[in-house]
Amino acid sequence: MRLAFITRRVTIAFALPVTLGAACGDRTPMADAPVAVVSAGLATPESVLWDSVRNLWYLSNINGNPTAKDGNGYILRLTADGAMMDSLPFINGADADIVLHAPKGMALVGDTLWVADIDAVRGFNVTTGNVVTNLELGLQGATFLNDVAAGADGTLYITDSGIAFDASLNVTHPGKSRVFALKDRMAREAVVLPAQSAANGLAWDAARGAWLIVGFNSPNIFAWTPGTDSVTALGTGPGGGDGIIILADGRALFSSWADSSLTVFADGVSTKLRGGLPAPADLGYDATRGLVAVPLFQHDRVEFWTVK
Ligand SMILES: [Ca+2]
Ligand SMILES: [Ca+2]
Repeated sequence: MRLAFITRRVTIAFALPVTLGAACGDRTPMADAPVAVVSAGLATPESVLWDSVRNLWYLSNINGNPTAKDGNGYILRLTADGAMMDSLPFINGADADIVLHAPKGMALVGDTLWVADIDAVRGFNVTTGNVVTNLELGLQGATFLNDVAAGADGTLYITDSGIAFDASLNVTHPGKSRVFALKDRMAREAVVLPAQSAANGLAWDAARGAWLIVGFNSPNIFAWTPGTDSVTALGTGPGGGDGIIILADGRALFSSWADSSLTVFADGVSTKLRGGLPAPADLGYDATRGLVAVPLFQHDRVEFWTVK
């Protein structure tokens, strides 16, 4: 795999006038057009997270090579309707007091926003944007921390894809495909996935009592129950898995780079819901509105789709 990236200094000149809220038709799996699009001020967007308490979205921007410690990653806030909230990034690796290189998955626990950043997990105060803590996992061999999700007890689960990009942006696999569990600011390896599967998105499936995990380099949808030491393959999809969420009706929805799709997984079967979404990365989800945010990693764009 070879990726093309755009690196540049970031200025947010304006927010697109967008409107959300129009319901999609009855029984239609997805609407025919996104209900909102953000395409200004983004640079290699990787992940979107919905904050139901503050009624806004967070959007992580890698800004360059996904494994380069270049100090220029940033996190934006978007209003519920998908308009830019800030004239400057809410959290900006270019600021002297912030370390942020290539932010990817995010999770909220209380008033802390947790962010995966290559081989570190960083916490920021969600009101001020100030640093809470920086937890380094490099000594444990982390190479590509990717998605972050919080368990019911506040434990953070973080995938490590185990990959790296060389200067020509070719992918190598120097690390393990696995999940870390982080509690009381101590990280431990929770489970290892098949070699080179490149664990990416994870989401808690409450009905199953397990985490569902997709791999960037695997067609499998994996399940893992905390306390056990292996994963189970539940079924297959197109591969190139990145983000995964559990919809309000219990089905899993994941993004695939292999066929540029959003694909739903239920009863052991994968079904393509929508194509035409190139390089779709980590999904955000507002269950109340049935709204899915899809960052198009190589196109500096986020599209908001209604899924019912
Ligand atoms: Ca960067
Ligand atoms: Ca991801």
